[in-house]
Amino acid sequence: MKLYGFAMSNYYNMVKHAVLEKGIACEFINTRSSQDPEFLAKSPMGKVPLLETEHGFLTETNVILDYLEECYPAVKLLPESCFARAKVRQLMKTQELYVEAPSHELVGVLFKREIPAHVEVASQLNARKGLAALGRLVNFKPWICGEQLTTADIFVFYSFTLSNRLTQQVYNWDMLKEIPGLNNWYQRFAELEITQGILAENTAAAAELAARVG
Ligand SMILES: N[C@@H](CCC(=O)N[C@@H](CS)C(=O)NCC(=O)O)C(=O)O
Repeated sequence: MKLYGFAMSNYYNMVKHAVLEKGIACEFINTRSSQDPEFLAKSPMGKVPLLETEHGFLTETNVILDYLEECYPAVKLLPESCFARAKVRQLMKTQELYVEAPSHELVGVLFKREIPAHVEVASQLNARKGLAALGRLVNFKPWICGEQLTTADIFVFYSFTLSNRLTQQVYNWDMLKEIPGLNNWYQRFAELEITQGILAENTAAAAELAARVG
């Protein structure tokens, strides 16, 4: 198995974490997203993460996470019951659509691009609404969906590594303080050995980008 992506990519890091958590033999290949026809043949939107399996290529983080769970069930990242699994996916989808997506509108700030005023306003309004929704789903007992560490922990954690960096830079707004227990959970997940390795590479890549952009 080969996983393509780069250390600044929150989505790549989600899949990388799941692969490492499951102990799957996998080669991690530093790759940028691309619109080259050769890359588009493997990743239809030209995005990463891109997973190469013995059967072919897969994209879309939640699809890849489900594939890994079905093919490598020895270490489980989803609960047993169908309903509990659906709750994990509901939480991930809520983060993706209503917290990650509006915050992602600010990504230009990493490249010192001006964020239009209307985007700045709408992004924060929408992210606030999404955070309130997230707050209605989490339980931190001690993980985000209960006693078991699941793909929801992985997804939400790496989503915040980027989105919270963006909102702090643009609004000086720490989203982790918006939901009681969220910051403690974030720190707990950050202490995992696998997370530490991924975060070290992510932080180095962010510093390298900041130095390059000036
Ligand atoms: N919906 C995709 C999002 C992946 C994504 O946006 N990846 C970024 C890197 S973090 C990318 O490849 N961006 C390049 C582009 O949008 O063309 C997923 O779930 O995997």
